[in-house]
Amino acid sequence: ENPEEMARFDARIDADGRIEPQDWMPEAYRKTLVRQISQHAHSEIVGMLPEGNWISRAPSLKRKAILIAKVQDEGGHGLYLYSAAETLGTSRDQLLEGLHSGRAKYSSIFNYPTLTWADVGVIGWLVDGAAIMNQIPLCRCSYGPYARAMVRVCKEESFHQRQGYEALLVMMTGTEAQKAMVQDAVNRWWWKCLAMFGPPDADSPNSAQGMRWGIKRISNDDLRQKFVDATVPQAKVLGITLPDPDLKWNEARQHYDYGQIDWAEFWNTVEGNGPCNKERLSTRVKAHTDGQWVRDAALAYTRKQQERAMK
Ligand code: FAQ
Repeated sequence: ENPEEMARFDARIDADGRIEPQDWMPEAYRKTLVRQISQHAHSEIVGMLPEGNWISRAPSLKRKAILIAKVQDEGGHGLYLYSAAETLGTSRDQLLEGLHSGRAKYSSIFNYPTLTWADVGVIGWLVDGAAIMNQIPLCRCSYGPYARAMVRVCKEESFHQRQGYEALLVMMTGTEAQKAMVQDAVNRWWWKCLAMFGPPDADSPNSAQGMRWGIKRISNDDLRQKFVDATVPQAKVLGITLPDPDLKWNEARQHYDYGQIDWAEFWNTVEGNGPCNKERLSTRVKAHTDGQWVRDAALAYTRKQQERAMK
């Protein structure tokens, strides 16, 4: 690596400038961005599945239309992010091969089942809520295409979060059974959402370099704390209890204290052994295989157009 180019790159990062695709960058910077953007893109694509399962069972036409729009947005986010990764020289085919072979990671959160309609609301409220908390700082990430993609993604995530919260508010004005359904879904998702932010800072191998490069702006633990602090008052308005006996306001810290996350369970899921990992991956692979004819047809059409243009 050329020391002069390296110095220029470091100076740009230190000045909080943006790195663009045509700029020189260290291979390790490129690699870490492809790693993170690929994981992020795959999360959006696999993230369509748990809620997608409820499109045919949504309780009203209105809820169905909202859910279809939301799931479609997630697909759009995935495509945006694959495009951002392509600007770093990794093709869509390479990225998909990583996902389909089980080598590439995606967020742990999408390996848990959506058992009732309340899960759809809770995913919007808590999973999208956590996603926004993590993604807002990424709008200021040092890599231009990733940062710019995040602006629109965050706006859409914010709609997703609100629709989930609103669906839950409505359920909480319903019958005892409906309220119990919401509480049960919150009980099952709460701890998994806290783990979404990644391992504690002390056990996060990529954090120091990611922060140095301006890819990560706020640490895993700090984002997790911000999420807890923002969510507790929302839970009160909703009238549900967050399933953590240690959750309490700490006057000295000016933050909520919270209990221990089960990291062994988290890693087990990240490593492929969560309740739905196999189902999610096989559904994705099947969708891709079933779509082969569409890609073939699109390519054949393009070839035909090119041949005509040459005549
Ligand atoms: N799941 O050293 P760190 C959404 C891995 S939101 C699985 O702390 P880093 C929207 C990590 O990759 C979800 N693996 O890593 C939606 C690393 O492994 P590696 C997607 C996890 O990168 C809502 C190892 O642990 N959002 O999709 C997780 O500095 C509703 C060590 O960790 C993003 O991807 C996890 N939760 O920080 C869609 C945001 N956490 O690569 C549908 C962008 C950590 O060394 C419905 N990503 N790992 O083998 C990031 O901000 C970062 O990558 C972190 C992890 C914060 C996730």
